[in-house]
Amino acid sequence: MGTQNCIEPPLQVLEQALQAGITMFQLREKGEGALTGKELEMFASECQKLCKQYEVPFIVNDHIDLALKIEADGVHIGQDDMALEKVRSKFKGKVIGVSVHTKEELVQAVNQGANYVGIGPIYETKSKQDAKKPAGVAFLQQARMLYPNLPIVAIGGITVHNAQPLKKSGADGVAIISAICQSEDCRPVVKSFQSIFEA
Ligand code: 3NM
Repeated sequence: MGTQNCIEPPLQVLEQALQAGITMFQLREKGEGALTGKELEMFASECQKLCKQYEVPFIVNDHIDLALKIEADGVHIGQDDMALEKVRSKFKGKVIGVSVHTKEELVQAVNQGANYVGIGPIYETKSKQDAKKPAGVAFLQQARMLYPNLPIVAIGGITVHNAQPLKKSGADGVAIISAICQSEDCRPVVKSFQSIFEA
């Protein structure tokens, strides 16, 4: 999430999500009204502090220099960002996640040592301005068949009502913005996702 996604105070949302049991947090500060510069760094540090308290990895989307500066646990990059090999040279031993949308992108990410891949958008999403067309579960299933042990996270328009098929299709987990950030109290939402994936 980013501050721009939240209807409640962002640090409150993050803390409640951590209390409820999220297993990873990715700071994705993007789009209209997004924090920048010193403000972003201060917010990132607050998020990082909370994640440390709950022993949950703290990942930064896109802002590679910021991730390096505050010693985040890793970064998440898209296809238009810095090449994975170059990012790896800066983040040895840390988590690098990559968004992939095609088999070619997937194979390349794996060959270059991505620690996990994000596959989406599975469903229609309002949270990403340049999102591709919803892809459903077909590519997710294909990715799982190709790489039985690769950590795969499904993303895009996922709610507690449509997450079940994703587990069946091979996702290890789900990456969520709206369903968590647009709820008044995200704790029951996080718990519901958890019960789907732990079942
Ligand atoms: N990446 P929500 S879809 C950040 O397809 C992001 O790579 C996507 O937000 C991709 O849970 C997406 O509100 C938005 O749909 C996810």
